[in-house]
Amino acid sequence: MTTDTLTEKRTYAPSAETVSHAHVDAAKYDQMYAASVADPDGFWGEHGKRIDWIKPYTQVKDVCYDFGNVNINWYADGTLNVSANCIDRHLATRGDQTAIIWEPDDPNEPALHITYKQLHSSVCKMANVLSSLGVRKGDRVVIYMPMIPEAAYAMLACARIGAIHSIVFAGFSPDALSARINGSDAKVLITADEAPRGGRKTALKSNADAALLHCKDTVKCLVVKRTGGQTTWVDGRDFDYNEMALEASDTCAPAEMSAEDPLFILYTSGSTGQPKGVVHTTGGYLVYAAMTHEITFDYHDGDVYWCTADVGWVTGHSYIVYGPLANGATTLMFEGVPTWPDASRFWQVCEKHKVNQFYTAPTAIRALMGQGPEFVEKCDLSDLKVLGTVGEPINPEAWTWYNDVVGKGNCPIVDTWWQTETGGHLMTPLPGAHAMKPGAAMKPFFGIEPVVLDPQSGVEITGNGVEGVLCIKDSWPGQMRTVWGDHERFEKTYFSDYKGYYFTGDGCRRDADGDYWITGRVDDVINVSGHRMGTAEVESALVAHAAVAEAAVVGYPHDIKGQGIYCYVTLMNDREPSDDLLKELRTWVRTEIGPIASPDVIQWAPGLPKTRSGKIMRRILRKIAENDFGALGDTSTLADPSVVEDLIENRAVK
Ligand code: 6R9
Repeated sequence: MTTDTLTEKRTYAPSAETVSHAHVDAAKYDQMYAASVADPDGFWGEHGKRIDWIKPYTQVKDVCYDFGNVNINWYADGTLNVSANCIDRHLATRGDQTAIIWEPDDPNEPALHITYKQLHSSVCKMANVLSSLGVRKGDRVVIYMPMIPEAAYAMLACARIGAIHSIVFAGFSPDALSARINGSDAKVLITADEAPRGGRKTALKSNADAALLHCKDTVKCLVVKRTGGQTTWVDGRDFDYNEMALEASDTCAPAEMSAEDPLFILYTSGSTGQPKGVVHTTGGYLVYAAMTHEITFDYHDGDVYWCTADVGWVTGHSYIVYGPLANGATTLMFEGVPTWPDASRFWQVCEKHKVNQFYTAPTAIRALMGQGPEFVEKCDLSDLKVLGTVGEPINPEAWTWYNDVVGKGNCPIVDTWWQTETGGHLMTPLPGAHAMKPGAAMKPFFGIEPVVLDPQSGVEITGNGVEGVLCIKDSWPGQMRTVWGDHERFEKTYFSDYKGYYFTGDGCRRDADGDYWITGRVDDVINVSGHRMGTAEVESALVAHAAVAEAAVVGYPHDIKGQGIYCYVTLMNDREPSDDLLKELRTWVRTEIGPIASPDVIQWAPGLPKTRSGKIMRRILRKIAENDFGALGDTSTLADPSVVEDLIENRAVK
């Protein structure tokens, strides 16, 4: 992957056609942005009205960023129900409109069109089933599901009765699943028999069984039928969703929730320790998800919108389920993968369902770009209006291919920069308001005040043509509120390095025109195919293997994945490197964390470069992994410089 964003000079102004139907044009953006930062209370007080409140709020923003006392509240005295906002309030006007189009993994299986009325009845049934299992307001429910409509029903059912969901991506291993069930002390786990993906099946229920061995025996398991595949059954613990749903009532009164009651927990990787449970609350999150969905994608009534993410990630939460449904949209849920049965699947689905807005990740674009344009060209993509990307910086080649081959030069590309922590988009060009630059996140969304800080001094760097770490000056309604069960960790991670700001963990450049480019993580988090991974997590999985004495993990540039996982492994004295051991370690990490953490490269390291105080010098390991030996920098603080020569000499071939 050539990351030549520094030399990238092209700009693409929005077409007159795009501007003509955009919710927000350049003048309106300027006016709204100025208003949003000048008077956040007034601005968000007004935009909070885009959702329905049971008891309207009288307070808007109540936020303290002082380290030791961080406290974030929006609309705190208002009450609402998120599921009623996503379903019930649309019933009178669009009850028969499709809410969810479900496209199965196998193109020969029929797609489903689920109307708002049907969504209402299914969500109520699921809510009643959960209640009958003893789930009450504030209880946690873990969801470990394929991309099937029941995953969305489960989320909305939790929201309906005030339970807090925590989705675990179906690609995570039983160990990762049990850690998350225990971490939130969940009462119920919702899963399915099997998850079909790319023509293969993952045995989700078997994984759940393995996970539940390490959980309290009071945890109940609700099993949705997807394939009908054989599963083992533990009486008294396992419950058949489909059977229970037949009996359950299809109405369920939505619970009245405070704006600051938690809506969900979503575990995400950080630079240290185990993944942390990011907590989002109901009111501000929904306002922000809905508003960004409508404005970023320039969504209009009647459009068909498709985000290819999985509901296991934040993108699936905000931009498959909550944002679109709060807006009464038609949102497409896809069970499959971009390359099966072949590399035209995305485009066939766009053609089949006349998709208007399409939102995916750079890794998928790069993978498809490599297959050649013919897979795109044979499909009719004339309904596409806006394209989006998310998850990692997009390299200009991939951007250009997306723009030219997929969008035929007619579709603005919204390069949306945001995080699990931010709930929704923080920076992106808006279709009818901004010119685009390939690879740039361009402009802040309303209410977002990005600042570029000097990484060492923490002093704000003003002016244009500057680079540093990216912080956000003030709060916005979609911001995370805490780390589940560990508010101190929340403050330490995001508010301690740069006092008075929210620290994003990303680096960024503000170019000569004042536009923003994300340069990637500045901490020990790597981004593999748009999935966030803490190098510390992979390291702790490796050292848990009996043969491993020490391990250091870094990211390196990977053509398709963006970053690959490069592991330096020091073996115990009595163990010898071998191909078999290499395979074993790879499988080991896959079982400890999940297939997404599979090491791309393992290099045997007789020693790791360390400072005299014993700190591993990751900067050097990153350079070796990148094949950039000329730039090793200062190695004078190394305890034993010969370690580096050995690593360079025996660098693993990629
Ligand atoms: C939504 C999501 C967050 C990290 C973030 C950054 C990277 C996301 C990006 C991007 C450049 C974009 N990232 N979008 N980098 N341009 N458009 O991906 O959340 O999984 O928490 O990852 O992803 O490094 O800090 P999450």
